[in-house]
Amino acid sequence: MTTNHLRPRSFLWLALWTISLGSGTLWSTFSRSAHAARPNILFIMADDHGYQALSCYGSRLNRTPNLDRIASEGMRFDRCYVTNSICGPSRAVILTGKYSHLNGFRTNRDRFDGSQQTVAKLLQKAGYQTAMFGKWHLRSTPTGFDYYHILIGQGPYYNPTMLTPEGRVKHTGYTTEVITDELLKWFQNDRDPNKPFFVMYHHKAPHRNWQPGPKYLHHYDDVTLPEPATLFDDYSGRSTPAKTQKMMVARDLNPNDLKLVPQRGLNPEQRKLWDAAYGPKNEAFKKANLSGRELVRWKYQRFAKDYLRCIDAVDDNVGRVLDYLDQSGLAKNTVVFYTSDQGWYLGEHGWFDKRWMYEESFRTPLMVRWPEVIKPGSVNTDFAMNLDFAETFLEIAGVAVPNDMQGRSLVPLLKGETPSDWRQSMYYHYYEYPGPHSVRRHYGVRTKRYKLIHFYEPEVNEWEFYDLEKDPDELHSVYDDPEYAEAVAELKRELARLRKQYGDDTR
Ligand SMILES: [Ca+2]
Repeated sequence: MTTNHLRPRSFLWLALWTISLGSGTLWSTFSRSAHAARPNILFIMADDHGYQALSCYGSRLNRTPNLDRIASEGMRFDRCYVTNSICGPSRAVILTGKYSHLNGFRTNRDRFDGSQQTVAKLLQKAGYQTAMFGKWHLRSTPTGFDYYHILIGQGPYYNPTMLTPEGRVKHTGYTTEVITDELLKWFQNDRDPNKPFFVMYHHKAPHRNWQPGPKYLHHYDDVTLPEPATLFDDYSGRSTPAKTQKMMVARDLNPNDLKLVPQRGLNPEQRKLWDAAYGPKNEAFKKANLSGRELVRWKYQRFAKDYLRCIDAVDDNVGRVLDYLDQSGLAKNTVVFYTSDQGWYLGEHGWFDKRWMYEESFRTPLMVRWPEVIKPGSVNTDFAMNLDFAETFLEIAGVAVPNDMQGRSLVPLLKGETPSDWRQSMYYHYYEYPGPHSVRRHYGVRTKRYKLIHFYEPEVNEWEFYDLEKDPDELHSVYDDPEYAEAVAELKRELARLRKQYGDDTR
């Protein structure tokens, strides 16, 4: 029976094979169309862009019409989280699909081991043209990319020297625009039309010290931004680490952050524009002689406005790229991701910066557009993580996910089909202490309702527990409240299970 069924098909293949041998074109035609069917992947990542500053997430502060397009034409993830909320480590997780203790990049002081398996290498091997633009921040030279044009270290906001496979290139201009120019140049001149592409397009903005571009220096001049409800948090409901950090708007923003001193790295023409923008504002500030809460409020306005001005440039430049995809016809077969390397405190809890497992920095924005696969305007509330990105790229490309990657492809979620065994809890681990902003080392677990955090440095051994339903701002740890004893015990078991699952026995 089986043989009979197969026979006609076998004959057909034999006939095709014979014809293709004869002409030499049939197979190559088939092969080309198979390549064309594989989607391109454009992964856009900003640095320190909190979801609070995206209008598709309901921002009270700014509008991001170009970034919103990705959400309205695709899917917005409302519960996307990172494994280790800081720049370099987040990038290493995304490239490897592995937690920091396995990919070896725990803190910004580490150096990425580029000889290890990465998603870029796997896609390159599978026939993708791979390229990386903008902030790399992993110290070692990129591997797995056919081309790169990257900032050196953090890179400046103005006139960056960038690194390419052919050596260093000195640019004049605003970095957000320079990175985009280089990406568009590559699209126009160097993209191989016979291969799908995997491109990482990473902005430096809106990282500290928030230097706006020439076009954006006067945005928000005429508005007073609403303050976060927790700007004057006194940390009374929490353990020692929240009280001993050094990331307070009130105390830890320096004169350079606040643009009260001349900025480095500007050329004379740029400096002139800056002096015109900040000179009168700084004169008014000096005259006002503010103190106490009024001074904190002024610092909040100054830093938050500069931060938003940097995001305005990111929004405009992502818009340029989306327009190019439309005009070139690439948009219909390109999956576009927008995310940040982590979230951000835009004055919440009186802070700037990130690092904590508290929501503002643990959570990160994620929007994905995939024409004809994602239902436009859809919203996902499952637990997604940056640990899942590599696996997602691979599934989109039709490449098998290696067993040693630790996340899970988001493709089913993008199709609107959440698997019944999708994760119900997430594991987090932050390591950079001692370090900038003095946030203690901690690990923890979050479920839909609760969060358990263990701060574990030798001189600190403290636990926090939050009921996120009753206390979404995480102002009152109820770790010692007998009413929660059972829930705490349950989360401790879950934490132990996850640490075992991910093979994290550090500390
Ligand atoms: Ca960052």
